[in-house]
Amino acid sequence: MPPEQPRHDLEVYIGYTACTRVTLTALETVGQPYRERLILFEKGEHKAPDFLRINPQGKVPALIVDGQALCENLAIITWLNKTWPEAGLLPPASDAFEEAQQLSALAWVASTWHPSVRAVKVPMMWTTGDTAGVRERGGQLMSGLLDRLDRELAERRFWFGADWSIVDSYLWWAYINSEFGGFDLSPWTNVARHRADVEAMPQVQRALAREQAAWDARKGELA
Ligand SMILES: N[C@@H](CCC(=O)N[C@@H](CS)C(=O)NCC(=O)O)C(=O)O
Repeated sequence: MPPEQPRHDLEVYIGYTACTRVTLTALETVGQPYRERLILFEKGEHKAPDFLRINPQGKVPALIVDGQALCENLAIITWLNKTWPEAGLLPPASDAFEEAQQLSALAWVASTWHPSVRAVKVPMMWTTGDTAGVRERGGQLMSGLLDRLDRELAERRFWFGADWSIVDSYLWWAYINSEFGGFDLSPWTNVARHRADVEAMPQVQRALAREQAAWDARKGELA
């Protein structure tokens, strides 16, 4: 008999097209039941007292595990991976150094890619003045990151090698969001191939469908 799976009550707070796509994809990969609750940024729900009690930073994702909140993609992925390691969110790490290298990749996307994407997509969040310079600088930073990613992806299909990991979905979320901000991704051909490979993963499609259904159920409230 296979060993019994750990059981937890899981509920995740998400935003439409937000970096919560990474958490949703991680949850779909793990395959445990969960509920999703869409936050409408447009209604300021992420800064409302009810949500600030869950995450005082006023940001999604927040994963509620047996009634307790866990915030930040990196922490959520780490916990999910340690709780259900056989799901393959990250490759098996043979020692503490390899594990730290995996964290390094996740931290790189969270702390370097994400702010650059923001500068391109929502530059008004980085300035009280003119947004054009912020967007331009964001574009320069994105280009540097995409150059590096494209070089790495010339050597291998996914970030860690032949197999998908959640780092690929995190990178994917970052670069497609810069495109939502009007940034042209076409010069990076290995990134284009990576994009198609990531989007073909069933857990990615399931996560997107789940996000879309949550959005469709609430978008009428904005009319
Ligand atoms: N470092 C955080 C970033 C979370 C984050 O910035 N989430 C965005 C959505 S992509 C958000 O909630 N933004 C609302 C805001 O910052 O006011 C993580 O990786 O979880």
